[in-house]
Amino acid sequence: MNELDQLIQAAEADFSAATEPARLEDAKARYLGKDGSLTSLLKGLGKLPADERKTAGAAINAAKARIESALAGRRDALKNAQLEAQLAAEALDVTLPGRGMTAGSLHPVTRSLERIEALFRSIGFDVADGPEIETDWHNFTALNTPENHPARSMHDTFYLLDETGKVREDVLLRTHTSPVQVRAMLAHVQNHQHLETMPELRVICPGRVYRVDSDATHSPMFHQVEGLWIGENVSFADLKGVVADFLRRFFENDDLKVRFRPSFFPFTEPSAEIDVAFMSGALEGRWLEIAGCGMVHPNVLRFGGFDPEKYTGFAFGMGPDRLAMLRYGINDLRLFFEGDLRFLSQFQ
Ligand code: 2U9
Repeated sequence: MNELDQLIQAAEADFSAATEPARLEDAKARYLGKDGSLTSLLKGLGKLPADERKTAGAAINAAKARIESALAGRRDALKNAQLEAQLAAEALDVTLPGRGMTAGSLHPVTRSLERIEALFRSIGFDVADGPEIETDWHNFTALNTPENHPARSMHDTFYLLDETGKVREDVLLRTHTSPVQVRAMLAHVQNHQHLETMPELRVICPGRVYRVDSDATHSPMFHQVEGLWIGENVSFADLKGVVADFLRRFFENDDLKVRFRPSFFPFTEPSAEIDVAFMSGALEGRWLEIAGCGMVHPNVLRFGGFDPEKYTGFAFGMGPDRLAMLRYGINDLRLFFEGDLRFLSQFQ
Protein backbone atom coordinates (compact mmCIF):
# COMPACT_ATOMS: atom_id res chain seq x y z
CA MET A 1 0.00 0.00 0.00
CA ASN A 2 1.46 3.39 -0.92
CA GLU A 3 1.67 6.41 1.34
CA LEU A 4 -1.47 8.07 -0.07
CA ASP A 5 -3.63 5.00 0.40
CA GLN A 6 -2.47 4.80 4.02
CA LEU A 7 -3.32 8.44 4.49
CA ILE A 8 -6.81 7.91 3.07
CA GLN A 9 -7.35 4.93 5.36
CA ALA A 10 -6.10 6.82 8.39
CA ALA A 11 -8.40 9.77 7.56
CA GLU A 12 -11.40 7.50 7.10
CA ALA A 13 -10.66 5.79 10.43
CA ASP A 14 -10.23 9.14 12.23
CA PHE A 15 -13.47 10.50 10.74
CA SER A 16 -15.38 7.37 11.78
CA ALA A 17 -13.96 7.62 15.29
CA ALA A 18 -15.26 11.22 15.65
CA THR A 19 -18.69 10.98 17.27
CA GLU A 20 -19.26 14.73 17.56
CA PRO A 21 -19.08 17.43 14.87
CA ALA A 22 -16.36 19.36 16.78
CA ARG A 23 -14.10 16.25 16.92
CA LEU A 24 -14.74 15.66 13.21
CA GLU A 25 -13.57 19.19 12.41
CA ASP A 26 -10.40 18.56 14.52
CA ALA A 27 -9.73 15.43 12.45
CA LYS A 28 -10.35 17.35 9.24
CA ALA A 29 -7.69 19.91 10.24
CA ARG A 30 -5.13 17.10 10.63
CA TYR A 31 -5.50 16.15 6.94
CA LEU A 32 -6.93 19.09 5.03
CA GLY A 33 -6.01 22.03 7.29
CA LYS A 34 -3.26 24.58 6.70
CA ASP A 35 -0.67 22.29 8.31
CA GLY A 36 -2.54 19.06 7.48
CA SER A 37 -0.77 16.03 5.99
CA LEU A 38 -2.32 16.44 2.55
CA THR A 39 -1.61 20.14 2.43
CA SER A 40 2.07 19.40 3.26
CA LEU A 41 2.21 16.84 0.46
CA LEU A 42 0.80 19.36 -2.01
CA LYS A 43 3.29 21.97 -0.81
CA GLY A 44 6.12 19.41 -1.29
CA LEU A 45 5.25 18.98 -4.98
CA GLY A 46 7.50 21.92 -5.91
CA LYS A 47 10.55 19.99 -4.72
CA LEU A 48 9.88 17.03 -7.04
CA PRO A 49 11.52 16.76 -10.46
CA ALA A 50 9.26 18.25 -13.15
CA ASP A 51 8.51 14.90 -14.85
CA GLU A 52 7.17 13.36 -11.56
CA ARG A 53 5.22 16.44 -10.49
CA LYS A 54 2.22 15.86 -12.75
CA THR A 55 1.47 12.24 -11.77
CA ALA A 56 2.21 12.91 -8.11
CA GLY A 57 -0.06 16.00 -8.15
CA ALA A 58 -2.87 14.06 -9.77
CA ALA A 59 -2.50 11.25 -7.19
CA ILE A 60 -2.48 13.68 -4.24
CA ASN A 61 -5.53 15.51 -5.61
CA ALA A 62 -7.35 12.20 -6.09
CA ALA A 63 -6.52 11.27 -2.49
CA LYS A 64 -7.68 14.73 -1.32
CA ALA A 65 -10.99 14.22 -3.17
CA ARG A 66 -11.49 10.85 -1.43
CA ILE A 67 -10.74 12.32 1.99
CA GLU A 68 -13.10 15.25 1.34
CA SER A 69 -15.84 12.89 0.31
CA ALA A 70 -15.25 10.74 3.41
CA LEU A 71 -15.48 13.94 5.49
CA ALA A 72 -18.73 15.03 3.80
CA GLY A 73 -20.18 11.53 4.34
CA ARG A 74 -19.27 11.55 8.02
CA ARG A 75 -20.67 15.11 8.43
CA ASP A 76 -23.99 13.97 7.00
CA ALA A 77 -24.01 10.88 9.18
CA LEU A 78 -23.37 12.92 12.36
CA LYS A 79 -26.03 15.46 11.41
CA ASN A 80 -28.57 12.69 10.83
CA ALA A 81 -27.63 11.00 14.11
CA GLN A 82 -28.10 14.30 15.95
CA LEU A 83 -31.50 14.81 14.30
CA GLU A 84 -32.53 11.25 15.16
CA ALA A 85 -31.51 11.76 18.78
CA GLN A 86 -33.42 15.04 18.95
CA LEU A 87 -36.51 13.47 17.39
CA ALA A 88 -36.32 10.56 19.82
CA ALA A 89 -35.94 12.92 22.79
CA GLU A 90 -38.85 15.08 21.70
CA ALA A 91 -41.07 12.22 20.67
CA LEU A 92 -44.73 12.46 21.62
CA ASP A 93 -46.69 9.33 22.22
CA VAL A 94 -49.93 10.36 20.59
CA THR A 95 -51.49 7.06 21.67
CA LEU A 96 -51.27 7.95 25.40
CA PRO A 97 -54.66 8.73 26.97
CA GLY A 98 -55.20 12.51 27.37
CA ARG A 99 -54.90 14.20 30.75
CA GLY A 100 -58.24 15.88 30.16
CA MET A 101 -59.44 19.33 31.12
CA THR A 102 -61.14 19.69 34.47
CA ALA A 103 -64.05 22.05 34.23
CA GLY A 104 -64.17 24.71 36.92
CA SER A 105 -67.35 25.27 38.86
CA LEU A 106 -68.93 27.91 41.03
CA HIS A 107 -68.40 27.81 44.79
CA PRO A 108 -71.51 26.45 46.59
CA VAL A 109 -71.86 29.73 48.50
CA THR A 110 -71.67 31.68 45.22
CA ARG A 111 -74.38 29.43 43.82
CA SER A 112 -76.60 30.10 46.83
CA LEU A 113 -75.94 33.86 46.55
CA GLU A 114 -76.84 33.84 42.86
CA ARG A 115 -80.08 31.98 43.58
CA ILE A 116 -80.98 34.43 46.34
CA GLU A 117 -80.24 37.44 44.12
CA ALA A 118 -82.30 36.05 41.23
CA LEU A 119 -85.28 35.35 43.48
CA PHE A 120 -85.28 38.87 44.99
CA ARG A 121 -84.69 40.53 41.61
CA SER A 122 -87.83 38.76 40.36
CA ILE A 123 -89.92 40.69 42.90
CA GLY A 124 -88.37 44.09 42.18
CA PHE A 125 -85.36 44.29 44.52
CA ASP A 126 -82.08 45.92 43.48
CA VAL A 127 -78.78 44.32 44.49
CA ALA A 128 -76.27 46.66 46.14
CA ASP A 129 -72.75 46.29 47.46
CA GLY A 130 -70.45 48.48 49.51
CA PRO A 131 -67.05 48.60 51.21
CA GLU A 132 -65.86 45.79 53.50
CA ILE A 133 -63.78 48.30 55.46
CA GLU A 134 -66.39 50.48 57.09
CA THR A 135 -66.71 53.41 59.42
CA ASP A 136 -67.97 52.82 62.93
CA TRP A 137 -70.80 55.23 62.09
CA HIS A 138 -72.17 53.22 59.12
CA ASN A 139 -71.63 49.84 60.81
CA PHE A 140 -72.93 50.64 64.33
CA THR A 141 -74.14 54.17 65.06
CA ALA A 142 -76.57 54.46 62.11
CA LEU A 143 -77.91 51.03 63.09
CA ASN A 144 -78.93 52.24 66.51
CA THR A 145 -76.24 50.22 68.28
CA PRO A 146 -75.53 51.69 71.73
CA GLU A 147 -72.04 53.02 72.44
CA ASN A 148 -71.42 50.24 75.00
CA HIS A 149 -72.93 47.36 72.99
CA PRO A 150 -70.81 44.15 73.22
CA ALA A 151 -70.65 43.88 69.39
CA ARG A 152 -68.52 47.02 69.45
CA SER A 153 -65.90 45.33 71.64
CA MET A 154 -62.52 44.19 70.35
CA HIS A 155 -63.54 40.62 71.18
CA ASP A 156 -66.20 40.65 68.48
CA THR A 157 -65.04 43.15 65.87
CA PHE A 158 -61.86 43.46 63.80
CA TYR A 159 -60.66 47.05 64.06
CA LEU A 160 -58.01 48.55 61.80
CA LEU A 161 -54.67 49.91 63.04
CA ASP A 162 -53.15 53.30 62.29
CA GLU A 163 -49.58 53.75 60.90
CA THR A 164 -48.10 53.46 64.40
CA GLY A 165 -49.88 50.15 65.05
CA LYS A 166 -52.45 51.63 67.42
CA VAL A 167 -56.08 50.47 67.15
CA ARG A 168 -58.30 52.98 65.35
CA GLU A 169 -61.75 53.11 66.82
CA ASP A 170 -63.45 54.66 63.82
CA VAL A 171 -62.61 52.10 61.09
CA LEU A 172 -63.38 48.36 61.11
CA LEU A 173 -64.17 45.29 59.01
CA ARG A 174 -67.95 45.38 58.65
CA THR A 175 -69.66 42.92 60.99
CA HIS A 176 -72.81 42.75 58.86
CA THR A 177 -73.94 44.04 55.47
CA SER A 178 -76.34 46.51 57.12
CA PRO A 179 -74.02 49.51 56.44
CA VAL A 180 -74.61 48.91 52.73
CA GLN A 181 -78.32 49.42 53.34
CA VAL A 182 -77.59 52.60 55.30
CA ARG A 183 -75.62 53.84 52.28
CA ALA A 184 -78.48 52.75 49.97
CA MET A 185 -80.99 54.70 52.09
CA LEU A 186 -78.86 57.88 52.07
CA ALA A 187 -78.30 57.61 48.30
CA HIS A 188 -81.99 56.90 47.65
CA VAL A 189 -83.14 59.98 49.57
CA GLN A 190 -80.44 62.10 47.91
CA ASN A 191 -81.40 60.89 44.41
CA HIS A 192 -85.13 61.57 44.87
CA GLN A 193 -85.16 64.73 46.98
CA HIS A 194 -86.59 66.76 44.07
CA LEU A 195 -89.71 64.54 43.86
CA GLU A 196 -93.03 65.11 45.63
CA THR A 197 -93.34 61.42 46.50
CA MET A 198 -90.32 59.18 46.80
CA PRO A 199 -90.41 55.74 45.11
CA GLU A 200 -90.08 52.74 47.40
CA LEU A 201 -86.62 51.49 48.27
CA ARG A 202 -86.20 47.75 47.75
CA VAL A 203 -82.69 46.44 48.01
CA ILE A 204 -80.75 43.37 49.03
CA CYS A 205 -77.10 43.51 50.06
CA PRO A 206 -75.09 40.29 49.75
CA GLY A 207 -71.45 40.17 50.78
CA ARG A 208 -68.62 39.15 53.05
CA VAL A 209 -68.68 40.14 56.72
CA TYR A 210 -66.14 39.65 59.51
CA ARG A 211 -66.33 38.75 63.18
CA VAL A 212 -63.78 37.53 65.74
CA ASP A 213 -65.14 33.98 65.90
CA SER A 214 -63.99 30.55 64.71
CA ASP A 215 -65.39 27.05 65.24
CA ALA A 216 -67.37 24.43 63.26
CA THR A 217 -70.32 26.77 62.78
CA HIS A 218 -68.47 30.13 62.80
CA SER A 219 -65.79 31.42 60.46
CA PRO A 220 -64.06 34.82 60.98
CA MET A 221 -65.23 35.65 57.46
CA PHE A 222 -68.73 34.64 56.41
CA HIS A 223 -71.49 35.86 54.15
CA GLN A 224 -74.74 37.65 54.71
CA VAL A 225 -77.62 38.75 52.61
CA GLU A 226 -79.72 41.47 54.11
CA GLY A 227 -82.82 42.98 52.59
CA LEU A 228 -84.64 46.25 53.07
CA TRP A 229 -88.01 47.48 51.82
CA ILE A 230 -89.05 51.02 52.73
CA GLY A 231 -92.24 52.77 51.60
CA GLU A 232 -95.30 54.63 52.83
CA ASN A 233 -97.38 51.62 53.84
CA VAL A 234 -94.98 48.76 54.33
CA SER A 235 -96.14 46.43 57.11
CA PHE A 236 -95.10 43.36 59.07
CA ALA A 237 -97.62 41.42 56.93
CA ASP A 238 -95.57 42.36 53.84
CA LEU A 239 -92.45 41.17 55.62
CA LYS A 240 -94.00 37.78 56.39
CA GLY A 241 -95.25 37.32 52.83
CA VAL A 242 -91.97 38.29 51.16
CA VAL A 243 -89.75 36.20 53.45
CA ALA A 244 -91.96 33.09 53.55
CA ASP A 245 -92.39 33.15 49.77
CA PHE A 246 -88.65 33.58 49.28
CA LEU A 247 -87.81 30.63 51.56
CA ARG A 248 -90.31 28.31 49.85
CA ARG A 249 -88.86 29.21 46.46
CA PHE A 250 -85.24 28.95 47.67
CA PHE A 251 -85.74 25.44 49.09
CA GLU A 252 -88.09 24.52 46.19
CA ASN A 253 -90.63 23.34 48.73
CA ASP A 254 -94.18 24.76 48.74
CA ASP A 255 -94.95 22.93 51.97
CA LEU A 256 -92.07 24.47 53.90
CA LYS A 257 -93.33 25.63 57.29
CA VAL A 258 -92.19 29.11 58.31
CA ARG A 259 -92.63 30.64 61.77
CA PHE A 260 -91.74 34.03 63.25
CA ARG A 261 -90.53 34.12 66.87
CA PRO A 262 -90.26 37.42 68.78
CA SER A 263 -86.67 38.54 69.20
CA PHE A 264 -84.56 41.66 69.59
CA PHE A 265 -82.15 43.59 67.35
CA PRO A 266 -81.09 47.21 67.95
CA PHE A 267 -81.95 48.15 64.34
CA THR A 268 -85.49 46.72 64.15
CA GLU A 269 -88.61 47.06 66.30
CA PRO A 270 -90.47 44.77 66.57
CA SER A 271 -87.98 42.03 65.68
CA ALA A 272 -88.33 38.32 64.99
CA GLU A 273 -86.28 35.21 64.32
CA ILE A 274 -87.43 33.14 61.37
CA ASP A 275 -87.52 29.35 61.69
CA VAL A 276 -88.30 26.80 58.99
CA ALA A 277 -89.34 23.15 59.18
CA PHE A 278 -88.91 20.77 56.26
CA MET A 279 -91.80 18.34 55.95
CA SER A 280 -89.70 15.56 54.41
CA GLY A 281 -86.08 14.41 54.35
CA ALA A 282 -83.52 13.98 57.14
CA LEU A 283 -84.56 17.19 58.94
CA GLU A 284 -88.31 16.45 58.78
CA GLY A 285 -90.32 18.31 61.41
CA ARG A 286 -87.31 20.01 63.08
CA TRP A 287 -87.49 23.78 63.41
CA LEU A 288 -84.27 25.46 62.25
CA GLU A 289 -83.41 29.10 62.83
CA ILE A 290 -82.65 30.51 59.42
CA ALA A 291 -82.90 34.32 59.45
CA GLY A 292 -83.80 37.38 61.47
CA CYS A 293 -86.06 40.27 60.59
CA GLY A 294 -88.13 43.17 61.85
CA MET A 295 -89.62 46.58 61.15
CA VAL A 296 -86.84 49.16 60.67
CA HIS A 297 -86.32 51.10 63.92
CA PRO A 298 -87.41 54.79 63.65
CA ASN A 299 -83.90 55.89 64.68
CA VAL A 300 -82.42 53.89 61.79
CA LEU A 301 -84.91 55.41 59.33
CA ARG A 302 -83.90 58.86 60.60
CA PHE A 303 -80.14 58.12 60.32
CA GLY A 304 -80.79 57.00 56.72
CA GLY A 305 -82.58 60.23 55.87
CA PHE A 306 -86.20 58.95 55.97
CA ASP A 307 -88.96 60.62 58.02
CA PRO A 308 -90.22 57.87 60.37
CA GLU A 309 -93.59 59.66 60.62
CA LYS A 310 -94.13 59.12 56.91
CA TYR A 311 -92.23 55.94 56.03
CA THR A 312 -92.08 52.44 57.43
CA GLY A 313 -89.97 49.55 56.31
CA PHE A 314 -88.94 46.03 57.04
CA ALA A 315 -85.53 44.42 57.02
CA PHE A 316 -84.23 40.89 57.21
CA GLY A 317 -80.89 39.19 57.37
CA MET A 318 -79.76 35.68 56.62
CA GLY A 319 -76.58 33.68 56.22
CA PRO A 320 -76.17 32.18 52.73
CA ASP A 321 -73.40 29.94 54.13
CA ARG A 322 -75.92 28.36 56.48
CA LEU A 323 -78.51 28.15 53.71
CA ALA A 324 -75.94 26.38 51.49
CA MET A 325 -75.06 24.01 54.38
CA LEU A 326 -78.73 23.07 54.69
CA ARG A 327 -79.28 22.77 50.95
CA TYR A 328 -76.24 20.51 50.48
CA GLY A 329 -76.21 18.74 53.88
CA ILE A 330 -72.81 20.05 55.09
CA ASN A 331 -72.00 20.05 58.81
CA ASP A 332 -68.79 22.12 59.05
CA LEU A 333 -68.88 25.72 57.83
CA ARG A 334 -65.07 25.94 57.60
CA LEU A 335 -65.06 23.44 54.70
CA PHE A 336 -66.43 26.24 52.50
CA PHE A 337 -63.38 28.45 53.02
CA GLU A 338 -60.45 26.00 53.02
CA GLY A 339 -60.23 25.83 49.22
CA ASP A 340 -59.95 22.02 49.20
CA LEU A 341 -60.91 20.91 45.68
CA ARG A 342 -61.90 17.42 46.91
CA PHE A 343 -64.69 19.16 48.82
CA LEU A 344 -65.52 21.92 46.35
CA SER A 345 -65.65 19.77 43.22
CA GLN A 346 -68.62 17.87 44.63
CA PHE A 347 -70.89 20.82 43.84
CA GLN A 348 -70.46 20.99 40.05
C1 2U9 B 1 -80.94 48.52 58.04
C2 2U9 B 1 -82.00 48.31 58.87
C3 2U9 B 1 -82.26 47.07 59.39
C4 2U9 B 1 -81.13 43.67 59.08
C5 2U9 B 1 -81.51 42.51 59.93
C6 2U9 B 1 -81.34 40.60 61.00
C7 2U9 B 1 -82.54 41.02 61.46
C8 2U9 B 1 -80.70 39.32 61.40
C9 2U9 B 1 -78.81 37.86 61.08
C10 2U9 B 1 -79.40 36.59 60.65
C11 2U9 B 1 -78.33 35.53 60.64
C12 2U9 B 1 -77.52 37.97 60.37
O1 2U9 B 1 -76.65 36.08 58.85
S1 2U9 B 1 -76.91 36.36 60.16
O2 2U9 B 1 -75.86 36.19 61.08
N1 2U9 B 1 -79.58 39.03 60.76
O3 2U9 B 1 -81.15 38.64 62.25
N2 2U9 B 1 -80.73 41.46 60.13
S2 2U9 B 1 -82.91 42.45 60.76
O4 2U9 B 1 -81.71 44.79 59.60
C13 2U9 B 1 -81.43 46.01 59.08
C14 2U9 B 1 -80.36 46.22 58.23
C15 2U9 B 1 -80.12 47.49 57.72
C16 2U9 B 1 -80.63 49.87 57.49
